[in-house]
Amino acid sequence: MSTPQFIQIYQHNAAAVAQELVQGLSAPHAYTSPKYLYDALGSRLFEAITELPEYDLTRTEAQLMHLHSADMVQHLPTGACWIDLGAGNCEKAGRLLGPMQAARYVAVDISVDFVRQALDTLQRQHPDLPMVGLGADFSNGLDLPDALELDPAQPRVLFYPGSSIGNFTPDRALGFLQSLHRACGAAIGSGLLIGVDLLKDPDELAAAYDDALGVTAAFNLNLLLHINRLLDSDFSVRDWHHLSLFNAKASRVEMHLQARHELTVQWPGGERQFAEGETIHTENACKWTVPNFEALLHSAGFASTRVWTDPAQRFAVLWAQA
Ligand code: AVI
Repeated sequence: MSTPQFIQIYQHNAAAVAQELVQGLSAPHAYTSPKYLYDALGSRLFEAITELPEYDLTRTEAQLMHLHSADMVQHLPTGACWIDLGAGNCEKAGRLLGPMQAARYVAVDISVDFVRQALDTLQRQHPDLPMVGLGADFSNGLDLPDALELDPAQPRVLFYPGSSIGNFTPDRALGFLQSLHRACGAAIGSGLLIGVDLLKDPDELAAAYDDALGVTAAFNLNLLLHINRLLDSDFSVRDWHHLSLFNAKASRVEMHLQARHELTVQWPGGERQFAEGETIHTENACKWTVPNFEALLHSAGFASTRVWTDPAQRFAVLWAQA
């Protein structure tokens, strides 16, 4: 039986994180990177979001992967190295490794600690499949380290489900997809298997990001507690309220935190005043059409695409061959 190997590349740099946060909070329209939504509690709240009746994105994607797995086997390479971006509990890729006859599995997340337990469990289900947990921050592009000792002759399947690509602006999505295209390497048959949430009725989108139970509100507000720990700031959650809106021009849902009244937030060496109603922009979730997303993949260097969607065209899974 193989045992998973673990490689931690990303090192937390407290000063750089604080500087990035201060820069965003001090901007005329304050903003923060969506990656700060995911501390331990934020990650759990996101998992709860995926079970909400209003948020069917994760369920629709899982159904598509399940329904079309036989067709996917026809299009994706067998004997490939699967590289799972943002692997977390490794469940989504775990369901595909057997049917797709993967030859190696690399689970990438910001910290190997997030994938350690999942990989140990997965290894018991696939005793002979070589597995690696890679702790890397790929939010600014994927750069696979030499330590992975990838075989240049082995095809690679980059796996990026969950429509996380929607959390990039189109410009940054293009740069990110270009880095994924480079990471596919030169072996014939390599490509990207990606899940993308599609543009749909604005009222449905608004509800998906502002659910009746208030889980998404808690997910958004929890960011303030995370920032307090990272920056030693004094945000009070009760001073803020969750706001989500559909920006039709940019084809995206935006999440903001809105000040309930005039207030000042302080951190070591600085402060920011907020007027009543002023916001911090915390996330974009871009919604694509299939033709627009295929065009983006082609601009990023991918040659051909195969698309699987549900009858109502709510979500798309695309295989983009490098
Ligand atoms: C992780 N990401 C794809 C989710 C989304 O739908 O943009 C994050 C999320 N934000 C609010 N609800 C879910």
